[in-house]
Amino acid sequence: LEFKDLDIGIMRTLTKDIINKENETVELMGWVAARRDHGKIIFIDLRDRSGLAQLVFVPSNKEVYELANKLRSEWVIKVSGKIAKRPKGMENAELETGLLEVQVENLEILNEAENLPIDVYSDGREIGEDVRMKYRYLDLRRPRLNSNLKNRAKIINFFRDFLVKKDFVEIETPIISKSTPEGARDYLVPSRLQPGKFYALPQSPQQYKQLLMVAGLERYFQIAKCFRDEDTRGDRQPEFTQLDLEMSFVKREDVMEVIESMLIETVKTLCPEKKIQQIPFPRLSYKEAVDNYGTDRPDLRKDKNNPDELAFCWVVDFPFFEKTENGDWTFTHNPFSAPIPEHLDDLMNKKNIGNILTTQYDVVLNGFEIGGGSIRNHQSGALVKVFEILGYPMDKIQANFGHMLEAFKYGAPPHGGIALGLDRIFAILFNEPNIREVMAFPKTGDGRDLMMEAPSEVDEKQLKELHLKIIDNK
Ligand code: AMO
Repeated sequence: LEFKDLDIGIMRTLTKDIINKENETVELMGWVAARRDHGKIIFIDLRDRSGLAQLVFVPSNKEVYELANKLRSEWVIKVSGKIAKRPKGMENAELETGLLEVQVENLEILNEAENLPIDVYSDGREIGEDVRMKYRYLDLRRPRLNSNLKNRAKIINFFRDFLVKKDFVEIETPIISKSTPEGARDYLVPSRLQPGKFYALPQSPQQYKQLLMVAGLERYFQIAKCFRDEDTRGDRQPEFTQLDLEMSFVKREDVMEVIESMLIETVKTLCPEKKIQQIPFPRLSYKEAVDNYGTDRPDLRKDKNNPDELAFCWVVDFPFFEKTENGDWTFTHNPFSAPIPEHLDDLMNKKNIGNILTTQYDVVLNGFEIGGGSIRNHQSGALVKVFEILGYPMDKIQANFGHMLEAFKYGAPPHGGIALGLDRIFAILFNEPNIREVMAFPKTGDGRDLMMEAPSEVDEKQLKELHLKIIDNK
């Protein structure tokens, strides 16, 4: 196989487009999806990114026919031939191109394939997940996963368009940054140039997006990768994607309105088979949710067996603080949130701490928390009070949050925002049981990438450069 001889792509037609090209001669490229031999005739289903087309090889075209005889599943080929109607009775109504076939005149084998370790045409649920993850690049050939990735991209594009039209600016924030207490455990990155110091991967862009408000951007969004060193579950991965946004000069209604209208328009436009149970989304206080449903993310679907039912709701008025096991105060959601305006005095005086409600709003879909946000404390005095209640000494507050406190001194506008957990939303919209099915390269329950074999050991030299020593504590 000589690459210099390949003349890829110049004349290429996609399989889906042959329906407009009856009697024309076209060139197609793709994979051998299936082969059937009927008497002397060889039928191949050719797969490309757009779908399938039937190729026909007849013995009279001897040289090509003999080459076709070698073809096996998943070989990569290039053919040219004439598009013709299939003979009566041979049509396939289930296929977009099912009335037509390609009478192949030339065949080139671009690459052979060994027998695949997993079936890529089944639904895939019958295959052990370890094998699927090890061969994820094959697993993703599966039509179900292939279309999950494409639909994911379509929805993300829709969100982008929607927000850009509303004057939001898409801004990337750093991935190697500073470790700060935000609720979950950080992934740490040792610094080569600053011995003994560490970056952390962001649990969310929370602080950067607030600093962008101080910078006067007013409306920010980002399709943001977030990293949290937590145990993995069906709706939780160590690395996941948020649609993150922040707005200046807003009340919580304004942020909720942007998100609610975006979600409704997305479902109506891209998932018309889905039915939103109630518009506007019902709102419950945390207390109502817990009293009536025993959870702060209630599943409000009337008919839980109907896969096309979408029951969104908002949960608001969460307690700001709760007691830990050892009796200290911790925050329930986000330390950067403001209390509801009626409770600002209590926060400033550190009174009735257990009763202070935060401006936090969570958006829930079919029993899953798909997003959350709040109006923030934009004055450093109030932010300091939160950290004091959390029991941080002043030097720790300065070391961890000094940059925020200082930034808020220079004209920080009132602001608030929200982040949606995109993987969770896609899993629900695509009727998938967990978020791994809607991510290209997810990790296993114990945080491994079985395909890349990560995490892995590193060279002694790399460790040395990073001023690290492994202490074997097995
Ligand atoms: P929060 O921590 O609530 O808020 O995260 C927002 C949303 O992200 C999703 N999510 C996850 N999805 C998959 N795997 C995970 N490990 C995971 N953790 C969270 C959830 C959740 O609702 N900075 C704030 C947002 C803000 O206040 O603006 C934040 O990150 O759907």
